[in-house]
Amino acid sequence: MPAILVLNGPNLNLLGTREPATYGSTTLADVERLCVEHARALGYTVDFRQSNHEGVLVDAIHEAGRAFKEGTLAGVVFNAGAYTHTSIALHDAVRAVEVPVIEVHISNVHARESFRHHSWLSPVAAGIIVGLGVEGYRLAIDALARRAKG
Ligand code: CA2
Repeated sequence: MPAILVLNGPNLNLLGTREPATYGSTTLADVERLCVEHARALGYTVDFRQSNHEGVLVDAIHEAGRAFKEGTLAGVVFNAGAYTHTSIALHDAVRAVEVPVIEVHISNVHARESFRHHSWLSPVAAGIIVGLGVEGYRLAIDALARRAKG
């Protein structure tokens, strides 16, 4: 069964434990379950990861590029957290690989502080889902599955 990589950036390990008004009360473990179950119904496995370290995320994107070329990966669902707004390294990594990356944000970053309005990932993403809560992960998996079917 082909896989989908669901990659989460800094502080998303805190999901559901603080700031419920912004991010809801779902934990990252709940998001993983939701992704695994939804992907399974569509015929995919999920490789679910979280890191607080930019280089680890860059490495994961490179790895995803290789797996996509080999035909074992359909794409990446990527919530890069605050690195979205700062990381040219992640922009370059996504640009360098051919794998489709769907950028996801739980909150509506455009309704928040102006420093969250710019994304280094959006110009290189295959699609963007913003402000729909953790449902955005499910929608991103749908988008990758449809894209893979052609
Ligand atoms: O809305 C999103 O999904 C974000 O990517 C979440 C990031 C934020 O920096 C982005 O601007 C938008 C924050 C990660 C989660 O941080 C938490 C902090 C405290 C409690 C729960 C989560």
